[in-house]
Amino acid sequence: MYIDRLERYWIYAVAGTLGVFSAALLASVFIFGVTLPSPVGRVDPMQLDSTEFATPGLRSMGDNQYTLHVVAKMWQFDLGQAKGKPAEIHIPKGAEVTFVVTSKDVTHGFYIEHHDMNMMLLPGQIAREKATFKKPGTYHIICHEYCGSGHQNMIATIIVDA
Ligand SMILES: [Cu+2]
Repeated sequence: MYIDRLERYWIYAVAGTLGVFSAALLASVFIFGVTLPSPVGRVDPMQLDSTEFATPGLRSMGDNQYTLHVVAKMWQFDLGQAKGKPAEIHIPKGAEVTFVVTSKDVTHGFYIEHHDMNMMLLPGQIAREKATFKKPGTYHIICHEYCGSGHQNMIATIIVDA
């Protein structure tokens, strides 16, 4: 079979590119351990009252370590705040917070300003991630997955005290 010289070069170039990409993919999985995020647990979104999400809020877990359970629902984050009060928590400077979050209804987002925190919240799945707040200030938790007509108001606040 005759293959033109230029065409042959292109075949080599494409095969070489695929080879490099495949090697990078295999190296990232088997050498660097990169995996897709997976849910850390499952929960029935209709039965949250009988789970660890029955009483959302901040719990002290020891030396400046906290767990914050959050339930996302149209269109607010429930951090355990009293009815009619803003979704807001105070933590001391340097606090390490483990966020344990789920959604009660539709897909929501969980993004924290100025932090490496970006989770997708799917009803029925638990998302868990840690963040340390070294600088005092106000940090917003923002829903960045469009979730309906009140989406733009879906925001909560973490205040790191000095
Ligand atoms: Cu939302």
